[in-house]
Amino acid sequence: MVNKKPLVVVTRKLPDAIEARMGELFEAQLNTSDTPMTPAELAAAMKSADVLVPTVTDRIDAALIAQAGEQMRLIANFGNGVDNIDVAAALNHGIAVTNTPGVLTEDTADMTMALILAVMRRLVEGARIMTAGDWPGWSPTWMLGHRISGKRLGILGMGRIGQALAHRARAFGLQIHYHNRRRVPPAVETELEATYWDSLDQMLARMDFVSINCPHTPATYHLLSARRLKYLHPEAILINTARGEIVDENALTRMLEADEIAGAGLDVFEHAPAVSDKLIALAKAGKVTLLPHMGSATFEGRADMGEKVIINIKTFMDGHRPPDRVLPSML
Ligand code: 8YV
Repeated sequence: MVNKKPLVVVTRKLPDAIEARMGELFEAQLNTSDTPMTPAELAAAMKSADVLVPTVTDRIDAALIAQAGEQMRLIANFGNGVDNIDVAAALNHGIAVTNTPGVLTEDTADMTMALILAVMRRLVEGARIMTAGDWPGWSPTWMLGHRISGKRLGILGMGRIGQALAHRARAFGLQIHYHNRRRVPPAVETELEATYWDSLDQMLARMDFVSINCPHTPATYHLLSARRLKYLHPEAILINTARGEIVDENALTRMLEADEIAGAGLDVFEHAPAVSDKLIALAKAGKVTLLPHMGSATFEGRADMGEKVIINIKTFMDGHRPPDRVLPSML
C-alpha cells in the first residue's frame, strides 16, 4: 500500500486542471460525462475506493457508509456544506471527512448581494422585457423597485460568508444586524457596525431583508419554520444562498402567495433539484427570483475548491492531518 497510489473516485465532472492533477497524484476514477452516480454506483465506489470525492448532489448516508470496504478512509467533499454526508456515521466507521471552506466565501457573498439587488430592483423582470423585445419606452412610473440604501439587513449565520456579505452590504448603505449561535468578537461587530440579536424571532420582526448564511445541520433544519416566518413583516424579503432545508419552503410559498412577505431570492431549494410549480409561478409573476444553486459557481471558485480537495487527500494519504477535517463539534 505504501507506494500504491490511492484509488480516488470522483462523483462528478471537475475542472479539467483539477482532474489532470488528480490523474498525476492518484489512481483517479473520474466522471467525465458528469452523469450523477446512482446509489448502486456510489455503493460500489465505497466498496473499492480509498477516497470518495462527492458533491452536494450525492447522498452519502449511513446505509451507504455501512457498505464501505476496509480500504475506504476518506470522504473528501467537493463543497463547503457537508449536509450531504452522514459525518457521524463516517467517523464511527473510521472514515475521515474533509470539506472546502474559505474559497467560496466571496463568490457566495457576491451572489447573495446580487439576489438582494435582483429582487429589490426587478432585474430579472427588466431583462426579460428586453429579451422579449417588449420595451415600450421609458416612463416615470414604470418598473419601479425599492431603494436598498438605509434598510436593515438581518444576517442569519455570521460566519465567513455572513461577514463577507456584511462588508458588501455596508457599501450599499445597509444597516447590519445578525443572529448567530455565538456572538462574533467585539472587533468584528465594531468594524461591521453590526447589531447582535440573541433572539432570532425578535430580529426577524424588525428586518427589511433577511439573508440565510448558516450551514444546514440538524439544529438548523426548518430554523425558519412556519411559526418563525410569521415574524417577518409584509414588506420584508428573504434571501437564501445557504440550503433550502433551513426554511419551511411550503410555509414560505404560502406567505408569498398571500402577500404576507414582499419577495424572496432563492438560490437553494428544500427538495433540489425539484422546484415547486408554485414557486415557479411566483417567479413568473416577478415576486421571487430563483437561481439554480449558483452561489459558488465561478471558474476561480471551482478551481480553488478542487485544489483544496487535492490538498486534503494528499495530506491525509501522506499521514498528516488534512487542513479541512470536519469534526463532530463543527456540526
Ligand atoms: C457547492 C455549496 O457548489 O459548497 C457548498 O456548500 O453549497 C456549493 O456552493 C456545492 O456544495 C458543491 O458540492
